Amino acid sequence: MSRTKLLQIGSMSDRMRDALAEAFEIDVLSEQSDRASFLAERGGDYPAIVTTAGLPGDVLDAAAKLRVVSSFGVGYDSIDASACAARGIKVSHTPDVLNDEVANTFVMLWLAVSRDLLGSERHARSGAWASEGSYPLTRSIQGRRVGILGLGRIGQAIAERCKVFDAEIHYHSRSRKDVPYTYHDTPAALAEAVEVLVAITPGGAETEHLVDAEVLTALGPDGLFFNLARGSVADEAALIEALLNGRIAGAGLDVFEAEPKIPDALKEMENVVLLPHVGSATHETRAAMGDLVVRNLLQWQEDGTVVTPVPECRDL
Ligand code: 8YV
Repeated sequence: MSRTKLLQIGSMSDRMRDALAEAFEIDVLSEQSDRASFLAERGGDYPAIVTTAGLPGDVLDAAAKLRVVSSFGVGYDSIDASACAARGIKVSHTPDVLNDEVANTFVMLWLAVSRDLLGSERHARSGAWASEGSYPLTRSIQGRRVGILGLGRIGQAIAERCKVFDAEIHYHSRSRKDVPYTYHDTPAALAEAVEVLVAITPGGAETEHLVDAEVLTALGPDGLFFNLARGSVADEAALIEALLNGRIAGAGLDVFEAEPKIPDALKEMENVVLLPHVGSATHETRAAMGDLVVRNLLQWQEDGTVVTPVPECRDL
């Protein structure tokens, strides 16, 4: 069988590359010395794209023969899935396989912020324990009111974990779900009702700045905010302002508006724990995500369908 031409955008693990090499002839976009001429001359040759870094507009514009885009990650806000669907291009992503990992990352951040993991670790390591005495008391995560903004697959996995800590669970989502948690009509009403607010919505225009100054003020001076969704979901300037002025107590952030840049103001704060977008970043989960990217492409090659299409492409 002749191999299908596949254009790779972003980086790919050896495991993914090895699994695709038999069925696909892979060219890597970032290895082309002149991107514009490459796309003009050869961009139209590829029926398939594999991407760990979205689908740039210039690639889509040049991709006359494109039929399938297999994307690494559950979020696909850097792909114009509606434009792809309109052209009959199937887009797949990697839902479910990362739910547990991202939910675990939330627990890690919540404990780190509430129990001041980094400050107390420094206290132990620096010798301050011996010279200055015990570390100040911190706040328990037990029995809190937790608000989940976006009760999708990962949001539900977060809720399951919160139960272990006897949390009272509240949520806001595009639609009310059949779950034993308290629904609120707006993000501000949710924030008002809870002590811990977690953003875990999809990214993109619909959720841009869902967490704004009003929501943060409603969360209140004892409130903690966590973002494991996309940087765009929170108004970062409003978040910095709320943290600086004590309108919320602290935050745990895995995502930022201009990744990989993090505002200096956040880096200087003691009541904030920052992560470099590592919600799903374990060997095990990234391997499972990669395997699903591969399965989508192999199945497409076999019968023209993909295993996990994004919602916009489910009817193609
Ligand atoms: C990855 C993510 O960091 O799945 C997502 O949407 O944000 C993360 O799991 C990202 O996909 C890396 O490309």
